[in-house]
Amino acid sequence: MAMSEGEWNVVLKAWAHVESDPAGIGQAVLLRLFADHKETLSSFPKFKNLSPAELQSSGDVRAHGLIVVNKLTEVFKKKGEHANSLKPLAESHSKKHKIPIQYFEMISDVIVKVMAEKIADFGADGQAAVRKALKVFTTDIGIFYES
Ligand code: CUS
Repeated sequence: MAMSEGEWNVVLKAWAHVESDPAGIGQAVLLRLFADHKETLSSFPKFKNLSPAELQSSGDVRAHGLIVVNKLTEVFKKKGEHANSLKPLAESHSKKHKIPIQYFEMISDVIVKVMAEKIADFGADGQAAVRKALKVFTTDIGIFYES
């Protein structure tokens, strides 16, 4: 399931749109995740007691969205050579934050949905490449979850 150089380049081209508004897109992704998969909220002590309106206006949600996007930017730019970045991330998320690996699958779906809404020229090949990159990312994080 490895990604080709060409596929990584398609991902990075689409991702450049995300990088042009990382906090805005990160915020939109988290708000959509919390709306569509309410159970994910309970993993975030800072957010779990906020109402939908409070989530919308929360600077903390926006700040966390930015962290998520920036992390993915860093990982995608490694074009698959990301093991050293993922290991500490996987360990903190499995042991400390107790984020189920399924939440990474959910946020991956949400990221593609939000990108499709926000990016005008995000066609089928772009969507397929980003989906595959997020799958590689989630699978590789999952390997460290189990070890
Ligand atoms: O924060 C952090 O760090 C992470 C990021 C990634 C790795 C990119 N996170 Cu947060 C994760 C997650 C969330 O937020 C939500 C859901 C799922 C996952």
